[in-house]
Amino acid sequence: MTATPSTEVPHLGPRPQLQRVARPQPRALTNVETAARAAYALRGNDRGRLTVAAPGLYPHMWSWDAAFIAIGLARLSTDRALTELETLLSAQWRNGKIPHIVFSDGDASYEPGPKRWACGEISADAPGGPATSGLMQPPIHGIAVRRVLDSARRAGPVERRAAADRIRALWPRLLAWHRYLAEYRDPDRRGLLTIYHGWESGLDNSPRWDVPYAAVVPAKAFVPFRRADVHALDSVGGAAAQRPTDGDYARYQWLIEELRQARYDDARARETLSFLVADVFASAIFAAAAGELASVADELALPGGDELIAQAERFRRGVASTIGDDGFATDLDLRTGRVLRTKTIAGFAPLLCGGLSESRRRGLVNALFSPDWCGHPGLAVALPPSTSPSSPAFDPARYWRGPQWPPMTWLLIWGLERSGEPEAAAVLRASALDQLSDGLFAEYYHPFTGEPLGARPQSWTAAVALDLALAD
Ligand code: 2M8
Repeated sequence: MTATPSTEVPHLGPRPQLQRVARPQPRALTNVETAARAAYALRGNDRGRLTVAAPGLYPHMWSWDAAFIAIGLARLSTDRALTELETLLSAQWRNGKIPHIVFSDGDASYEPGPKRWACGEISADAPGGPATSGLMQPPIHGIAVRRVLDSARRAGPVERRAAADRIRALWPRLLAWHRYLAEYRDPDRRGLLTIYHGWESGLDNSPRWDVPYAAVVPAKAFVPFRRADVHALDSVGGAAAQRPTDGDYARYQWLIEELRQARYDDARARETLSFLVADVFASAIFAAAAGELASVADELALPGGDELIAQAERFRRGVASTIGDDGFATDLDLRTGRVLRTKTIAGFAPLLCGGLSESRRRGLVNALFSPDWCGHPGLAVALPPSTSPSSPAFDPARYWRGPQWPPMTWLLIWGLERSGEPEAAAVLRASALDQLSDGLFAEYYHPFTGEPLGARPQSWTAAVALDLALAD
């Protein structure tokens, strides 16, 4: 199926108005205090060679969380940051896939657990150990590797040499991961990654996926597993209103069943799954990560640099090809060919991977600070909600359907800094630090009340707090 990408240049306003429009909030902690608390929170979630995503709700390692955690840890210890990446990559599948969950021993509370996935029993590509899930998550790892190497260089020659040696040892796995994505997840070479489940996008129940999920119909005889997630949040209250609905969960679980039936084989999954989507946000992350790894290859004289540059260009073009008349990037339902235009944070994908003309980029930055997004008068802190408050699908408290997510803010800041928008990046960074100065490191925040929501302390929130608070 092909989409008809628009080539229209969106209406471009003047230079973005970057003043912080939300209500001023008293700062609870200074940056140094925020960083100290974040370090303490990460330490509490550290299980030795991996950091659990959050105690209680997520007692294991998640793929893109681990990369964000490495970015934060690099501010404290590049040695420990590299250990995090090494643990994740030690669970890589034989076909190059980095699994979305690496299960830590001794906690059976999370569902779906290793028994449900049964990857080792079902697929010859799964590693002998540790136990993993059978999905992937957005490939932000190359960005983490670049950041760790930069931190090591700042720390001095001994640390840089040690980091370079360990990155060299990881290199074949990093290249295999990128090859897996380029070959198996973009076989038609559109420059867009295919995902098999909303969980692969990391923005699990985002309204981006409402249309494709409507076509996922669990078989009548299917018995869904227990909702461990809602009970894990009992201690902080309000869990049911903050998590995906039972209807969402039945579909998530059924898709895992479909994947098991496809034996986690990419070609079979492509043919048989009832959910198949080209994810523009993950594609932009892939383009950016490929560019970052290419620069590491160059610096450390490692192989594969040209291949990585080609990946970055192909996916940057792929992302650009989805941009609609309004200047936002769009996802594509590969089962129907339908372009998915819901107003979510994923529409800003081109700000992560670059490649926009200055006028298009300026248009997107204007949109980011407009009343539909950070400029909305009701926001407690002027940061992008996961879904625009002007969208009918917006729900301020429910998971990826409205709340603000600090790692997504971090990604936008990172992208803006690199794409010639340092002022916009600085404004977002100041707001992000306001939000994070509560020292709680919640999984997500209510955009209007500023209330912390979901799990806490959530490791990737603490990690991005650490990185932003200690940025030069
Ligand atoms: C959330 O996803 C998991 C499933 O992968 C869940 O809800 O159980 C998402 O926010 C995802 O992006 C994140 O990586 C994970 C752990 O923080 O939690």
